[in-house]
Amino acid sequence: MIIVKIGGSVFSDKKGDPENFDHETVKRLAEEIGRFYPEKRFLIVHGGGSFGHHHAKKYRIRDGLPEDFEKARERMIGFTRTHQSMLRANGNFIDHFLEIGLPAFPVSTSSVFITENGEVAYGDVEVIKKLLELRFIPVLFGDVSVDLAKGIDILSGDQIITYLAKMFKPEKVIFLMDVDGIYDGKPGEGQLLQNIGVDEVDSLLDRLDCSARDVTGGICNKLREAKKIARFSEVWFVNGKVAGRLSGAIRGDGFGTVLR
Ligand code: IP8
Repeated sequence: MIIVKIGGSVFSDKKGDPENFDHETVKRLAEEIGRFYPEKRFLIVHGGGSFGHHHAKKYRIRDGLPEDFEKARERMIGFTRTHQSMLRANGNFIDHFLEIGLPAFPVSTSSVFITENGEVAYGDVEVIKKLLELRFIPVLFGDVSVDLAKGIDILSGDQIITYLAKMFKPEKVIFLMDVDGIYDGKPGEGQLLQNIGVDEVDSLLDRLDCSARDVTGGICNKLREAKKIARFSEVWFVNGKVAGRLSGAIRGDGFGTVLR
C-alpha cells in the first residue's frame, strides 16, 4: 500500500482567493494513480491549501477554546466552518477520482483522531483498515480536531500520515509538493537533495529557515514527520505540479528526494 499526501500548494494557490482549486492538476494526479490501481492500493491524505488554512487563521483555531462559553461559541462556529471548508476540498478530490472509475471514499480526519496539543493522542483506524482491505481508496485530509489539552486544534495531514504509516507500514509514503523536492536552502536557490539519510535530517533542519508560513508549519514540519515515517517506510518528496513525477515515485525511479 502507498500513502500519497497531496500538499495544499499542489491543488490550490494558498495566496489566491479562498477555496480556489486546481481541477486540472487533481484530475491528472487521479489519472496517474489510476495507472497503478488496483495492483497497488492507495491511501490519500490532502492538505488544507486555500481551504482550511484561511478559516483556521481567521478563527484562531490553534488557540483552542476559551473558558468563557460566550467567547468559545464564536470559535466553535469557526471550528465547524473550517471543517466544512475542508469537506468542500475533499468533495472535489472524490469527484475527480470517481469520474475515472477509482473507488475513493472520504474519511473525515476529525472523526477518526483526537489530538493533544495538535499531536495525535488517539486514532481509531479500523474503518480505514477495512476500506483498504475492500480496495477502496480512503481520502483523508488535514482537518480540525477535538483536543484533550486545548478543547480544539488543527491536525495537519502530515501528522496523520506519521500515525497511519506506523499502523499500516506502507511500502512507501509520497509527499507531493509544488517544488522538486527537499532543498539544502531555499527552493530554487539551494541545491536539490536527491537522497537524504535519516541521520542527516536534524542538521538539515538547522540549516533551513523554519519560520512557519502556514498554521501547521510548512516544509520543516514535513521533514520532522518524514524522519519519524522513515522508520517504517521509504519517503519520497516530488513535484505534484509536474506530470509524471507521481508515477515515477510510485514506480521507484522518479525525480525528487528520497529519504531512507
Ligand atoms: O495543510 C491543515 O492541514 P495541512 C488543515 O496538511 C487545516 O497542514 C484545517 C488548516
